[in-house]
Amino acid sequence: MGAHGPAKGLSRWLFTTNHKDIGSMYLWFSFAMFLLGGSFAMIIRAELFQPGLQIVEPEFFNQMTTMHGLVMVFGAIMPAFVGLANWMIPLMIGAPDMALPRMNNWSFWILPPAFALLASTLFMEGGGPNFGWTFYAPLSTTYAPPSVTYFIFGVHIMGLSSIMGAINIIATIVNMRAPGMTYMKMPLFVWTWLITAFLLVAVMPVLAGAVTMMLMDIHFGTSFFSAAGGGDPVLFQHVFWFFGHPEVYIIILPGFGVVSQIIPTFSRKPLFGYDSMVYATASIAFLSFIVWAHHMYTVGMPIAGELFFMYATMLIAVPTAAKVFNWITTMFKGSLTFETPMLFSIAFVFLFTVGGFSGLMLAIAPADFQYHDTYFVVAHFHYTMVAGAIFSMSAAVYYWLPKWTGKMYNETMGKTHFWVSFVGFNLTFFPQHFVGLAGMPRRIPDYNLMFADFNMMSSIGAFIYGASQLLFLFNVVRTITHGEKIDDPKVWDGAHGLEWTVPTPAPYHTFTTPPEVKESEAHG
Ligand code: CU1
Repeated sequence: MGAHGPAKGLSRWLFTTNHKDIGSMYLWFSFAMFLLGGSFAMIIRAELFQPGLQIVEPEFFNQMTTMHGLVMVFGAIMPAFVGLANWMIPLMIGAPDMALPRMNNWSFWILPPAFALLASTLFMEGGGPNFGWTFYAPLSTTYAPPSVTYFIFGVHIMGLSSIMGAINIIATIVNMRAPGMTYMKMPLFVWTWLITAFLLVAVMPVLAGAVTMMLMDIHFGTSFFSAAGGGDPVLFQHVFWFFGHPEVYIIILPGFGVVSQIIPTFSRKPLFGYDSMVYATASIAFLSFIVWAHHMYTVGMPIAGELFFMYATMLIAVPTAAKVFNWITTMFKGSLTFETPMLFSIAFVFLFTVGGFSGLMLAIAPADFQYHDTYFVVAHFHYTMVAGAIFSMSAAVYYWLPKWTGKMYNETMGKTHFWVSFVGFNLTFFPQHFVGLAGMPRRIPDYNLMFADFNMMSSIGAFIYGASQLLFLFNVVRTITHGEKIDDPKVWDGAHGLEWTVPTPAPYHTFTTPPEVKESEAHG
């Protein structure tokens, strides 16, 4: 460093303040966590391949469902989108880097120790967290293994990382836009991330509060969540879901932004309804704060509470439907082509809508008494988390990988990855609707014989989906090492010989390049 020139080797990555380096590290880290959380899912599906104990003990099975959720939500999906934000937001708004580059380094580098700590709990006495990713008290306070304290510390660190990342994104977007880049000219990926960052700043401290209260109950004699000491176990659920529901939008909104970038490119039309997309995203974010108790219909709330949370939840369908309408209308009469990023984006729109519909079913309070804690819930949220967040993330990697590396990925392999994962995903999760409606509870290592066929399908689907991700990894690595060089690496569409043309006169909301920004760095 310094007088000796740029840092090399490990120190380059340890001390980097470069948004692209940090973005790459986030992406690789999140992919590693995706494989780790995925291997937990493989253990779960192997155990559930047929009824009767076969692979793991019930106690370990509980640790697997817990760790799968925690690692996927906090280790895979969230850092993946922060990685995308690091790479793309400065490029899209014409900023030289993130606003707070040293904090950016710190946001990333506290994550690997947090997850190393979390993963190491599996080897501790009594095993790792076994209370589900929602860690409801008093199960997580009174009956938890000793490793719960390390789990709490891990959650604190990853929360800190998310808050610092969010502050950085807000500071960057608010302060560092190139002249001429007004808010309503920002690419939608930037908009969705700005709104996501506000959600993060608002609710990550709530999560930190929940785990801190747990810590106090476990070690310092308080009874926040213990009825015996005057506390209330239901309080935990209120606090957790006040964080947890906005959290699901933290996970999905950047995905909305990604498909809003990709669909116009491969439809060769500007995005339909840009303004309404921004307002819909903001409405969804606002509503996400007032629907949390739809996770708690069965705790015995007053009927007025049940109805409020039911209607508020259903209201979210309105802005969400507006977004789906806009994506479809963007494609309508466009000259569509179906490269890998577009395939993942179209599948996103279709499958996320399936998850939206099952969400509406779950929102109906009296019906939810039947669905609660069944596999129907598992099917529902995997349609939003996997087909929503993971599919849009895959789309984003294929879409921007040529820009990041200057090299083209293998399209045939990309399309194969798409179709295999599309079939594998649906085979895994669609049958779970049926077993859930028939009454199969979630988070159990065994089940009634009547659920056997659908579970076997589900497990086969999961193995197919898991294997398809190795093809994804291979394609990305092969692109970096052996990919075909692109003439103009900064313009993705050039890689396909496609021209992204803005119709003249350009509507004011298409990305007009401000004079200070090089043409090659605009448009994301
Ligand atoms: Cu929710």
